[in-house]
Amino acid sequence: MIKTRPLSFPKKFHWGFAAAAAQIEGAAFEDNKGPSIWDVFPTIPGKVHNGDSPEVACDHYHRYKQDIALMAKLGAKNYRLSVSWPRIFPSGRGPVNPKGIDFYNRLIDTCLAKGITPWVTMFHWDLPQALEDEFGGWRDRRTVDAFATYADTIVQAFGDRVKNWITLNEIYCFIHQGYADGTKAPGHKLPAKVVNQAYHHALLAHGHGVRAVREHGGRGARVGLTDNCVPMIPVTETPGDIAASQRAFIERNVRVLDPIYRGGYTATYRKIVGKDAAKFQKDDFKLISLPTDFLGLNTYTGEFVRAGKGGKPEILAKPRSYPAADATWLAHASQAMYWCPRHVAEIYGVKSVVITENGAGYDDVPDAKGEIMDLHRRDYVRCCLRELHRAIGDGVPVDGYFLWSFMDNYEWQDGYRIRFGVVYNDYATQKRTPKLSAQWFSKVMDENRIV
Ligand code: PNW
Repeated sequence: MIKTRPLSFPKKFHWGFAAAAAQIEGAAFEDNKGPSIWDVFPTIPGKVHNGDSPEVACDHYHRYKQDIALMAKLGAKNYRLSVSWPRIFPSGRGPVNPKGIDFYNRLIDTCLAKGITPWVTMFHWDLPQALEDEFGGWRDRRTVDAFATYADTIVQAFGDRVKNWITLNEIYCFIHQGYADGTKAPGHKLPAKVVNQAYHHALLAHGHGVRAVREHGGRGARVGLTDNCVPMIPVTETPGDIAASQRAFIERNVRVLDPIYRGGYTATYRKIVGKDAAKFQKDDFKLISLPTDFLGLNTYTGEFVRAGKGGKPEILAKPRSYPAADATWLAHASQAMYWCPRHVAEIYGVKSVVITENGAGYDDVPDAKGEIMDLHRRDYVRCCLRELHRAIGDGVPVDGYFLWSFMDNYEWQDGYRIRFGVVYNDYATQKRTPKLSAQWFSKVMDENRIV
């Protein structure tokens, strides 16, 4: 007899959706919110597709009640949201904006009333423009001081109800792409030494986020970083290629994971970064390497590695027709979802991994009946979940999965062209329509298994 074995997840597995303030809220200049670097970046010609700005986005600032209601209807028990720093401190520091605090109080209370646990990211890229203007943003240590105050403020304000905190979202993206290749705000192309110093400041901010939660988070508060370390997938699952993939993983992600999990700039860091290494002060690594409760991974794609001469890792180029999403960086390498959690557990001893983002971006178009048959997104996410299930089965400690994203939103330099939502957003009317993938994912969450 042929029988389907259920691909079930552990009992207390956390399923949910993820989003970020600047990508959905809109109301960019309302209720005293200060401008963020992402309000300014689209005004620089050629930086953002179509010059799209996050000024209105999904107008979630005004529609949060219906959005959270829809999220609850789809069965989500967890929601990863972010707080907009310039809504709380319009100039990055100085006086607090009470209207900003009010908004997140309303949002958090709405989530809780609907049985949804909020997971709050302190910083998801929307740096107050004032800090860029005054200090040069993350290039300057004074931005770290401002972040420390901001972190203290929001943990004190929301910590009675928020028990799951994420310090920063993807240091690589907002530092490397913001200051080295210039593809994201603030859009600079600076020398490696400056960039590595900016990395160091981001690491310090992470440390302050952890410290703030420990000092003010109250009982049961948990905190972690969300990283998008580059997953390294062994071409064959044999000891040689696996070892090569581990080595490649350490080397590629050395700027973030070594200081946090190995307590300093290791020999590997110094070898790779060389004379451009960041300057640090005596106690910096005490803060940076404070123990955390979980590591958030944003896993979308990965690199394939094989062992070359003497076991040396060789990262393989992907052929032109390797399958990918419309977001062209997103090659469909679902095995990343097995290997990335496994590598961080095996290499750095991470005891709890939470997938804080996974998904795929396409240019969805409603059909004649108004339905959105996003079989491509559903299939890719399903493949990723199978790999995650396999990882858990092999003993990798994975405790949650957040789908990026709840609804279509402002996709940074790709503007509104690329859609990552499982709920379609018609930007002209702000009408939300669940896609096929939303209905499917709703069942996954409900049955706690891959359906
Ligand atoms: C993440 N990569 O960014 C961000 O956290 C989200 O805000 C964003 O909307 C989402 O993924 C989709 O892009 C990434 O090149 C950007 O590997 C680029 C990469 C990974 C994540």
